[in-house]
Amino acid sequence: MAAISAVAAVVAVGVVQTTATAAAPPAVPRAQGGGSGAHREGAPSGVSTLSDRLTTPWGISFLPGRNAALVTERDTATVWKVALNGSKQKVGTVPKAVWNYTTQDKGGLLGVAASPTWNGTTDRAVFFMETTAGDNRVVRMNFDGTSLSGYTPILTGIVRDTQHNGGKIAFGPDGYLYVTTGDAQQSGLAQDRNSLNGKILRITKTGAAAPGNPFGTRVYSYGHRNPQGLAWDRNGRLWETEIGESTWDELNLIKPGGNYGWPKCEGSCSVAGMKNPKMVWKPDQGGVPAQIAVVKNVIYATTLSGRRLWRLPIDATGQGIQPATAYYTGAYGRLRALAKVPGADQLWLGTSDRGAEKDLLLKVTIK
Ligand SMILES: [Ca+2]
Repeated sequence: MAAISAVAAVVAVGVVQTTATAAAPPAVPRAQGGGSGAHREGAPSGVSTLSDRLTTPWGISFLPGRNAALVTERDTATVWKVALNGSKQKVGTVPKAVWNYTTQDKGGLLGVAASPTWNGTTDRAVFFMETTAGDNRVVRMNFDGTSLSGYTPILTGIVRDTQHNGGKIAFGPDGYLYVTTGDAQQSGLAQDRNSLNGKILRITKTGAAAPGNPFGTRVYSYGHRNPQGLAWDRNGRLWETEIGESTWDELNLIKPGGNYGWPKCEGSCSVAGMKNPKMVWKPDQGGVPAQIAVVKNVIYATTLSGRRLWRLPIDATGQGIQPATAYYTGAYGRLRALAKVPGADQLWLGTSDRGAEKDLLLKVTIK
């Protein structure tokens, strides 16, 4: 648990383009009081190594009522239980997950989400998204607090590929499971509302379409390329990060039934019926966002090739983003897994792709 210098690097914000600074932007009101208030709330004040000897941690899900989280490893299909003090124990593996280094396959064991009412006894349900040899799928397993059992697929047949597998899963404030799926390098699937790919899905614990979905199917929003991050703000709004093709990566505010443009639009465009992102990144200028988490109504976003953590304050309208600030640029390599610690103004943050047993879980304190 070696302490590491608090803020390794803060870079200029000019590399991030927000809708407030884009050409011909929509008017984005400043925060009342000259902007000196809410947007300064919440900033990283310290970072330390919580746990080490991990291999590409992909997902983090805290267990209700326990001072611990489940952490998935993409390449090994291993699931760890990690306590708040960083001690970890292997609780099992998820069957059928495939990750092939020789083909640079980006699938494998991806997201994890514990049932919001998980207690280890009457409710033992934990959920995973994985890439198998034949598909991407969401599965349920039982977790009694010590070990995993009872592998049960609940949603299969999501097209898989060597790239663009999506993989984030999270329970919303409404108790339903949200699932991001990539376009599997078949961009037309993203605009096909009958396809499970290129979507945010909203499903029940049995994999069925959740009640109230906009099209009466599992689809919640569409027109996504490779969505990686989901988080809700304190007003219950859903935000999403998405990796674009070559020009723009995106932060989107998700509305049910929304069409987020891909493949017609990458970044912002003017196509009737398609929603523009609230912020975009150039992939080679701090972009390629992975996961997001919200602390004090500030969105934090990890980046892969960007190798930094972005602080993205939600503005006073609740619909836009104030100027962004980067932390830890280059200090830890690629950053992927991210979760807020329940009941604390802290983040857990995972490094990625450093090699077998070389990745870290970091703890970031937000002041
Ligand atoms: Ca888009």
